[in-house]
Amino acid sequence: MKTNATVRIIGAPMDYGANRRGVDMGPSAIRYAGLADELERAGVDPIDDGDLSMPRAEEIDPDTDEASGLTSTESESSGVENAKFLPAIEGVNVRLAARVAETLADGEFPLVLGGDHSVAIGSLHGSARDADIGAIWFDAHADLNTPETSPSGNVHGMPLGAVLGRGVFGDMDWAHTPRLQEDSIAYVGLRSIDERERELVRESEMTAFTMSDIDQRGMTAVVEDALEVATDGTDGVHVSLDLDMIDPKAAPGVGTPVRGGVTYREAHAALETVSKRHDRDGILRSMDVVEVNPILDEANETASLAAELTASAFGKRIL
Ligand code: HAR
Ligand code: MN
Ligand code: MN
Ligand code: MN
Repeated sequence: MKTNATVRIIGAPMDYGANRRGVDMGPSAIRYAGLADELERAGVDPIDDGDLSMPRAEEIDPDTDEASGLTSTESESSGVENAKFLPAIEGVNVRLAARVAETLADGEFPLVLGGDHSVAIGSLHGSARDADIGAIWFDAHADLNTPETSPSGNVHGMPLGAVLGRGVFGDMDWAHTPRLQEDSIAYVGLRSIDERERELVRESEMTAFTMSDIDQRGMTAVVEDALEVATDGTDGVHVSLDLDMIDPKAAPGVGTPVRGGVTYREAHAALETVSKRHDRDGILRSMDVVEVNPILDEANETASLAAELTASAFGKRIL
């Protein structure tokens, strides 16, 4: 981040896309861990927008989906029966996308705090409203399912499927984001991919850096390559940081932990590499930090790591 740039923190405490409650408390936990202070130490000027308002999952009637007014019959006929809470997720993401786009139009940097990874549908859509963007997807998972391929029906496993216009997401066709092209997306940290999803990733034009690539080449080289993918022919980069990229030993507070993840230091190296490229070329455009689950965390350790990594992305250095 160019120093003095204003970072607008937008809380998106949505857990409708995950299979367990708890990630709705992610924004609070990351703030409590000292995000604003960390950002100030990194030389940026944070402004906190607070959280987007939304009903708790228990308040949404699963039969009528009151959040959208759709009846279950309509939901089924629109083909979303294998995408739980889809109308409610759509409702939140429409508002989130607008907030992100307005923030950029005001010359500020949108930093979205999830919430489960389905909030990336809104942050990506907002970021790509007035620009061609690339994306770096830091994650153990590929999140490329559609309602047709998902083994779980959980939309946090589908955000890239939605924004790339794949599959049938009911009425959520708007989520297809033409100013984000597949060949401008790079995954970093993959190690848990569903059987049908594997084919989707292989056949896609996305670039996938798995844990094996990180083992063999080191995190810095991998992220430098990921940045080449995401900056080539684009106006800026969205960084989507799913905390389950990191090994559960260092980041236990996530809904879907997968062993064999990146270490604490590798995670910092990843975000520092983004920051160094940004210092040179001003490439960083928007970011989300998702899947922190304080219920499963140990003494807010994962939320603290989320705050630290965000500061690393914005230029915090050891010396
Ligand atoms: N691939 C699995 C599914 O679709 C689980 C993926 C979701 N987990 C996440 N997203 N935390 O990265 O259900
Ligand atoms: Mn994810
Ligand atoms: Mn994940
Ligand atoms: Mn291209």
